[in-house]
Amino acid sequence: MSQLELLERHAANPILTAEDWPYPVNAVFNPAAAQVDGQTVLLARVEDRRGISHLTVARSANGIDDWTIDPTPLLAPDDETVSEQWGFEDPRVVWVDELARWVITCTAYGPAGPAVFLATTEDFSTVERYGIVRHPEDKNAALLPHRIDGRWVLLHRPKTEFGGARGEILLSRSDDLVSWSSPEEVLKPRAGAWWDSLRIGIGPPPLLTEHGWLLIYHGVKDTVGGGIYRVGLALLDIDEPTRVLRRLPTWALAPVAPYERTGDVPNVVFPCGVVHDEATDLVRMYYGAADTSICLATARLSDLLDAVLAAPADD
Ligand code: BMA
Repeated sequence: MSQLELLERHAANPILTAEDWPYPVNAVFNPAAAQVDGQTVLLARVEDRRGISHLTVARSANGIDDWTIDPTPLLAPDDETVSEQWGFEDPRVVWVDELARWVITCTAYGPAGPAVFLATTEDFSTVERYGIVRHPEDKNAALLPHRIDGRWVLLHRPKTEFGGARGEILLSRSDDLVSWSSPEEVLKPRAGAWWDSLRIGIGPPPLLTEHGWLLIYHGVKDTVGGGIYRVGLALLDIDEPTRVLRRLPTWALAPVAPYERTGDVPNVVFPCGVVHDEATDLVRMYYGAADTSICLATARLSDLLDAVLAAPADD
């Protein structure tokens, strides 16, 4: 298996496009993913024909085709609220036993910049808005599914706090999901010519494994032709997720297919959702391709772990 194929594209890609939507939209991409009552639920970022994004649910029995797409958004910007007037983008969802709810973290975009917005849902039919939990500029956030040492842990990408200026992954802790500690460093962009040298951010919420939290992240390289968004893997310590145990040097997925190379933003693969089936060990990673369509790539979790466990620790 070549490194480029650590994650294997599904033959049906792109699995969802703007043409599939029950109402007129420009693009559908960067979906969160969840397995709910035997169905795969995607919470897609939908960019309308003004350029403003909202989040809409699509459901499928096999997670590949035959999608039922809701006719209205689950979460759309409220025109009266300045901090979300330019839309909701790039959701991540995680099931939280303690709250008996799915927690949605997404970007609320307004004139002050991107902020981390939190909402919860029991069934992906209605949402409860918590509101902004991390102020601009901050994005690419996911909550870990349980408290660590009594506190919630949010992975995110602030740009204004100490240490966040380079576009790195940090984490903050909270007793109540309202007030948060100052961010602590998790993973930084590599320097120079590396594929993840400009900035990085989490992809889907990290997957809990016996070896650690498997972190799928996106890395951007700046080139004269614009940024290239690729996908990498790292492994974080279960009890102290600021400790990076391993970091794969090579990327696990890069934009090479025509639908990843060409679109509204070329050369982008951007995962926000992952589902792991314990019975088959199959990981399904859902990602946005070229900010235009929704795609699926798969791997065995054991293969991803073998690859990342063979990698050096981060330096
Ligand atoms: C990032 C985010 C993503 C987007 C990517 C590529 O900054 O805004 O939503 O997919 O850029 O355009």
